[in-house]
Amino acid sequence: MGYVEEVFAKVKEKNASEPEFLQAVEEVLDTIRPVVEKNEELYRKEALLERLTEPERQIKFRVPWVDDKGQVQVNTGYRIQFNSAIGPYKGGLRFHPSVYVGIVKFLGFEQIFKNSLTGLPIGGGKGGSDFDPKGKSDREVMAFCQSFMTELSKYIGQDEDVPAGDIGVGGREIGYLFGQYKRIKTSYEGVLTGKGLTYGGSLARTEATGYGVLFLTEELLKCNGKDIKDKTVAVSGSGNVAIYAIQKAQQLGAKPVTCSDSTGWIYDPEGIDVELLKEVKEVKRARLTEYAAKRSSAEYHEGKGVWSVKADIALPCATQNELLIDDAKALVANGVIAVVEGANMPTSLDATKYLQENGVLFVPGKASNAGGVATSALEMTQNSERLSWSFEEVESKLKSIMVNIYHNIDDAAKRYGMEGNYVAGANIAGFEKVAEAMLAQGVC
Ligand code: NDP
Ligand code: 2IT
Repeated sequence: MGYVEEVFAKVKEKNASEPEFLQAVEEVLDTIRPVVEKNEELYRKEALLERLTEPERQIKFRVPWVDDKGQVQVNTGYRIQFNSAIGPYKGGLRFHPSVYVGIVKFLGFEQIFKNSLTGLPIGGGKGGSDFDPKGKSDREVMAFCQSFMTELSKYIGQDEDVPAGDIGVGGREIGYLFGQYKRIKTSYEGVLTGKGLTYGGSLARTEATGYGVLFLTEELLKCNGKDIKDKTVAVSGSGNVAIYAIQKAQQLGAKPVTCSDSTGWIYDPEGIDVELLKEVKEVKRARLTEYAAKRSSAEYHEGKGVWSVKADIALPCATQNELLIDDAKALVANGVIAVVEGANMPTSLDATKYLQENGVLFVPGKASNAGGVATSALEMTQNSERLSWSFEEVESKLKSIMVNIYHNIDDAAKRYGMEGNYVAGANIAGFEKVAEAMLAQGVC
């Protein structure tokens, strides 16, 4: 048995009840095989892949809080500090009822390679809770965040581990978390990113993930002899990533016609009205039915369905495993040119393979959604400098980072004879830097 197979068999046995983590590991190990085979003896002796797939530290804690009726509620909190070879742990916090250790581990594992691809000095980590912010009052969200941070504050710091947002964690939650950290530690430091602009946040961090997806998509199409202008775009999700992906797509002359949330989806052939979408989702925190009620060109449908719409470009920006094999078939049948992931692991392994085999340009989230964490690292730099940069400066750095990521993953795929396989390119380019740093630092 080859070293890759040997390690994957062990990882499967050890993490049998964590399918999302196994999916993420399988995709990475499978595609870095040519690099591993070139260095098999050394990597095996150093147990490099065993170390790479075992988090440095996993923290799980109780989060008790009091709801508006005076009832005590109890949630579970997690922080997984996966790999610090190239920098302090960095990665978001997800608040969603589906969160359990397997979700946090898959996200933390992906984050190692994503953060490496940004070219900035950040290691991989992720955290969150099974807390559901939906329908909670601001006071309940604050009570939860304060309790969550009371425990988490023991394990994080600006040079140690720097969390940020993810699903269910936006500006409001980061504010409450930051306030509680400061209170407990008596330290005003850049311990979280995605902060508000009045207390150390970076301009363009809110927009960064979605904008980054589009900067990469623009370069991808350009380098494949195509133009983003006038392309029809199908987007899923209607949160932070989806909203700013839609906005930048419009700025680049494309036409996004869909968005979705966990209950339904919108088809708006005139193009999504991004200001209305922001009002419904960011301000009112309401359902997409409110968008449809205010926009005569929009159709609202219950359930899932954005991938059934005819589009040139598909941007899955909601959650993991939301684009499955039948969706991939529908997209190909409708002539899709490119699928670029805004979410983390939204496309299943078989759907990815189908898209690649049918000539669709496919870019995995760890490359295409890296603009969010990259801009978080720029926020860390600004906090260390005690300075803040203009929107234009941050956006222009973000654009260069995304263009570089595209060329790095494209080159890595070419170096190993897999031109156009951006999944392999992203995993290889991300892995090479982390592997070298781990080997240089000895057994740790
Ligand atoms: P938000 O919470 O802002 O938005 C999430 C969106 O996805 C909402 O529209 C939500 O609908 C929908 N959604 C979430 N879970 C499900 C589900 N199980 N089924 C159907 N729809 C769902 O999160 P973000 O936009 O920040 O994150 C979206 C994706 O992007 C995630 O995969 C995240 O990991 C990834 N990502 C985020 C980055 C960031 O900077 N924020 C950076 C890189 C990646 P509803 O409101 O109804 O739940
Ligand atoms: O998945 C991700 O990259 C994020 N949720 C952003 C992490 C960060 O630290 O900005």
